[in-house]
Amino acid sequence: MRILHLADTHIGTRQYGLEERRRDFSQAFHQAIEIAVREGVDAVVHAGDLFDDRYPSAEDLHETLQALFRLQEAGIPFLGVVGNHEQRRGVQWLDLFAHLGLAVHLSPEPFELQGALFYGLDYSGRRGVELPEMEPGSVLVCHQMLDQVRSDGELRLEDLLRSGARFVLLGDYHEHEVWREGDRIVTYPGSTERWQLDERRPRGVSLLDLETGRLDRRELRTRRFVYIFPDEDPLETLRAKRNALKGAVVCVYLSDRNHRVQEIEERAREYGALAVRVRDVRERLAEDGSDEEAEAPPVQVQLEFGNLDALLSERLAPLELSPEARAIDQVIRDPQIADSRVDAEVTRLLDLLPNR
Ligand SMILES: [Mn+2]
Repeated sequence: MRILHLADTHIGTRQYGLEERRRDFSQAFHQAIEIAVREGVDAVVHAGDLFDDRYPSAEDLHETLQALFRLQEAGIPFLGVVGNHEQRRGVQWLDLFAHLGLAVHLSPEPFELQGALFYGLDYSGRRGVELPEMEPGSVLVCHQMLDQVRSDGELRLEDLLRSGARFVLLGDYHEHEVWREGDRIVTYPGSTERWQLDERRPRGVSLLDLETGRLDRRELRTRRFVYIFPDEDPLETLRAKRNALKGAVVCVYLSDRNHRVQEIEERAREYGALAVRVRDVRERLAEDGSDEEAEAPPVQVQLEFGNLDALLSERLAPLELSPEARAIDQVIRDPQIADSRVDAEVTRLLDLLPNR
């Protein structure tokens, strides 16, 4: 039995405010589905964050349904769990697809397919994860951060390796990772499109043989991202790479005070770049010499068309909202607060406000 494992497709991400980027995310999902059909896998397993948020547009839904119908025609079941981005308080999109016969929403109750047992856990927030009792040799699918990729991750690799699951198919972390112990495998497939600039490695999906434990990767053809690092002269490098810039997202890590952001952006656009992102890494470099992304608002702000939160805050400011309304807005848009925690968190914040 072979399955295709993917996660974090984030359909509906209108990155940098661009329709082209919205289509890119949808197309990456379609590519993954075509790979599943071509490879003749026995199931597609999606480990959450199918959608980028709880409110996919009609286009996003339409394109997603087309892919799911394509799988159905090919006789390949689509098994999934719900990620933090798309999680709703009531009915999940995945339930709707399940009702249409296009998907299976995995749960702590085992789902059997060709003799293999699949268990699933939706994203459970920061309150920790309760692993189900699982038959030995089964498959567990969940959307959660592992302690191996983030120190405050909610899932411990050790617990997973001691559970009944032989395969743990994860989503949430956007890079491909594999941990093996004996015949046990714990793995993230990574995102299918670059959701953040630091997702530099090629995007892809995993093909997993449940008998042999063999894991193969299939790369996806995604939009080109051209990175210009702090040790490179941005304008010279742009010129040298100009033939590769048409339609590309250009990301410049800027460390040289002599370059003006606007000049770099204009030049990249002259060469046909779709979008230009400039990361100011001067302060970060001064601190520890690393080239990790750093936020430096004075330069950054000019180019942050894509920063909807910043735009929203700007528009909200003159509205003179009550402290209560601001508290609610703050909680609802905080990506660190799981949907299931919103009620409690709003109550907590309201209790802290004076005059109540
Ligand atoms: Mn994600």
